[in-house]
Amino acid sequence: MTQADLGQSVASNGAPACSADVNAVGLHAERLLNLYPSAPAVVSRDEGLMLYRDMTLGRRFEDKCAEMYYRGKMFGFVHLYNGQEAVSTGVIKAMKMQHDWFCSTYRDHVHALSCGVPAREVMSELFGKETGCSKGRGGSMHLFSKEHHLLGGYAFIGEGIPVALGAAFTSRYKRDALGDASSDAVTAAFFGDGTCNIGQFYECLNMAALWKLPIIFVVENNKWAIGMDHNRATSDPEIWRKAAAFGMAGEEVDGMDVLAVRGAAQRAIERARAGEGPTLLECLTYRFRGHSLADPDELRAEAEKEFWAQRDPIKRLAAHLIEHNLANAEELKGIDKEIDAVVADCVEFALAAPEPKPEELTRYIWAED
Ligand SMILES: Cc1ncc(C[n+]2csc(CCOP(=O)(O)OP(=O)(O)O)c2C)c(N)n1
Ligand SMILES: [Mg+2]
Repeated sequence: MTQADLGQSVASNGAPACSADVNAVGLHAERLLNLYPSAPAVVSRDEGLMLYRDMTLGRRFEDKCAEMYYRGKMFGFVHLYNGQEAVSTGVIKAMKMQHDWFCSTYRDHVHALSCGVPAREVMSELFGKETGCSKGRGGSMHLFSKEHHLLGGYAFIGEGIPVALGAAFTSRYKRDALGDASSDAVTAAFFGDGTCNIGQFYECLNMAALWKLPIIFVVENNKWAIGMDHNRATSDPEIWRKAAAFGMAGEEVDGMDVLAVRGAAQRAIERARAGEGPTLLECLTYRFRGHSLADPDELRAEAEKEFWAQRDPIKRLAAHLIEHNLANAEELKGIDKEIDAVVADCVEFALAAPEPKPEELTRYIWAED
């Protein structure tokens, strides 16, 4: 498999070139093309394959979700993450599993998988089964796992940011006030561009900077908030610049390049663990599907979709691994096959799993001993 096979050519900065007219695809695309990685991405074979595996799991799991949704196996709104995988994988896989903390939104399936929540538990939750990570009571928008330090998916936008802030405060409080020197956990809060226009975002940035909390505010700027173009909705479309108003570190990164995201995340994690406080990390990305599976996605221009499709983060990593002789096409196909087996297994498991018992409908509203 070569880059040509992958439908990509390469620009002078190593990023895939694009045949689409940038004027036709707008500012969001233009910002991405003007971005240069601050340091060349270096990845080992093992790390590269681990990242490839995680992104592939996210993509294929969600393709299966779409199929299951249209076959009537899921209820309510289901928001897919196709196209944004480099953000979840790039940030979460740079963090310490079952030590650091993660907080998501309603677009949460792939974050949960990257955190290590088993595919069986995620698919079961989407089917409303007792074996789901939220015992079937949450569904698509409310994935939660204490074991994997996933603090939840949240249907209200911005709702998770203060929760993440609380986790970051806990980490700092344990170390500074309770004298636990081992308490150096960092929290990653994921949310979208549209969410950066609401109050909780600003209040939390203020507190995080004031108390130098170990938190990374990860903005997944996919240009759209349902049908609202980011550039029409915010005073300064460059969200990362808002960090300066709070005296905190801010960085923008190509959110279609998992290695660039990983590098930026590593810098932010290092600052946070060293007690230097929060980072506002803006990842320029794009969702390949509609806002939710109920959205026919008729609003966005074809040229825009085409521009971003050419920057598919999974194909891009595959091309990088092959080009640097870290893997060959056969190996990557082998991983794809393994992932397909995991996805098939989780569907089978979830279909056969029991529903919650009607008499236990209100169970888990309150904590149990
Ligand atoms: C408090 C609140 N207001 C409004 C909504 C309705 N709503 C659902 S998704 C959404 C857009 C969010 O866009 P963005 O933050 O960019 O996230 P994306 O869907 O692009 O991942 C809005 C306004 C909501 N869920 N919560
Ligand atoms: Mg958005």
